[in-house]
Amino acid sequence: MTDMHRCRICRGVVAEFFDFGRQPISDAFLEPGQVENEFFFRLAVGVCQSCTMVQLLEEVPRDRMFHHGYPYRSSESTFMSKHFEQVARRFLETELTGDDPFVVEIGSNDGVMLRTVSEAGVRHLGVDPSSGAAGAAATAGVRVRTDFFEESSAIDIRAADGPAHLIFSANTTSHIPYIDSIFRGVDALLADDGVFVFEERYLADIIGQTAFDQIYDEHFYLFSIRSVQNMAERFGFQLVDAEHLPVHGGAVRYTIARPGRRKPTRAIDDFLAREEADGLTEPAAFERFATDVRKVRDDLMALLRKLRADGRTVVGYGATAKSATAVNYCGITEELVPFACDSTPAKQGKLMPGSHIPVRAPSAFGNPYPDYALLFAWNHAEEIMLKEREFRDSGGRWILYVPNVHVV
Ligand code: DWN
Ligand code: SAH
Ligand code: ZN
Repeated sequence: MTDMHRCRICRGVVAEFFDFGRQPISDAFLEPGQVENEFFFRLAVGVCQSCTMVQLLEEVPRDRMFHHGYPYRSSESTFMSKHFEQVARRFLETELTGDDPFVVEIGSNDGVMLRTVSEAGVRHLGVDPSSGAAGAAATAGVRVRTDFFEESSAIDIRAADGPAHLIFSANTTSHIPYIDSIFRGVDALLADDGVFVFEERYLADIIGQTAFDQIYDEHFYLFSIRSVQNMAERFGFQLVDAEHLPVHGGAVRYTIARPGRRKPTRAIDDFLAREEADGLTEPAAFERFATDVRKVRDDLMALLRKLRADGRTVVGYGATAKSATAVNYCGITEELVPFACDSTPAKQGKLMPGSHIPVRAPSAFGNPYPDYALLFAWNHAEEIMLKEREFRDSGGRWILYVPNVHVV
């Protein structure tokens, strides 16, 4: 370990447990010819010895990650679109039934959740600094503020629109190192009996499935029930519910309220008991994780090198943010994987960060089919394998590397 790192939340000592080395910005797809001044940082992860929050040791400045060119669009996945439509419908029947309810979403992206709220005629505001994504939301009829949510923007919103009965966020709170400011903002904006609900990838699933590629610049925190409970209490709130979700390889929906406003559910105790029994944030769990990650890397590289030696072709599928860590940590090059396909227009024709593997439209996949496809978007396996069933019907095979390297 190098210098002593302090927890971004409680200033406790953070014990490093894995160092992925020099890594690029995961969603910074490059124009060919623009590879000169690529930005890199040290991607290392540790656990706070006081509050148990798992976090990165180095922080990438937020406007290097989230800006007009941020390419991710939530609606590229039909499965995720349906998921967020269901989330919206559920809120319309639960938290948003009073007179003139108001909901704010932090990280609304292309409006994947709020468009259903907007169609229902319910007062809402999406907040997202990535103006390309925010523009797509506006086109879908969503009211958006192109901005970072933090204490100051929350105070503005409260002054203009009044209190929010629900503040929702998905796959965004974990992206915000300055989370103290988020909680102060929630405090300023949330109605007295309102709730702050957020969905985030679950540490237990990441560790349990050796999903090491969920660790990258944007994912500053990896939440567990224990660490979120500690965080909520530290900032004057209470964790009142937790629900496991089958999205992005395993996530949890956390519900936070002002203390004493909602009765905590049994689910929290059940989760806490399981985390305790499994020793989720004990050193042994992280040592096992580190060993497993190295094995996945070695097995994947051995497979890709063997396929190449045998004259087999391999193409990447889904130029995910996650794949930046998978590709650059393992050392996958254009020689082993000559290109990756992705349905996102803003990624096509660009180069993947770090490795500079080209990204092409999905139409390049079957033209002709490769022998193998390396599934970087493994969390969307069902959706993609169904869409691309002809590939397997014609003899192609998928390579997956979560929870271990296997071919299907
Ligand atoms: O947390 C985050 C999540 C929500 O999204 C962000 N930090 C960034 C991003 O992470 P990711 O890029 O790892 O997310 P996905 O959802 O795994 O990305 C899937 C990629 O695969 C997209 O680029 C779209 C593409 N795709 C495709 O080409 N064909 C996806 C589907 C479903 C398809 O059929
Ligand atoms: N909620 C969507 C998008 C997740 S991607 C989903 O679950 O699919 C993360 C999003 O968070 C990006 O659109 C990014 O621009 C946004 N973001 C990052 N920091 C933010 C902040 N401080 N306030 C609001 N949005 C933020
Ligand atoms: Zn801490």
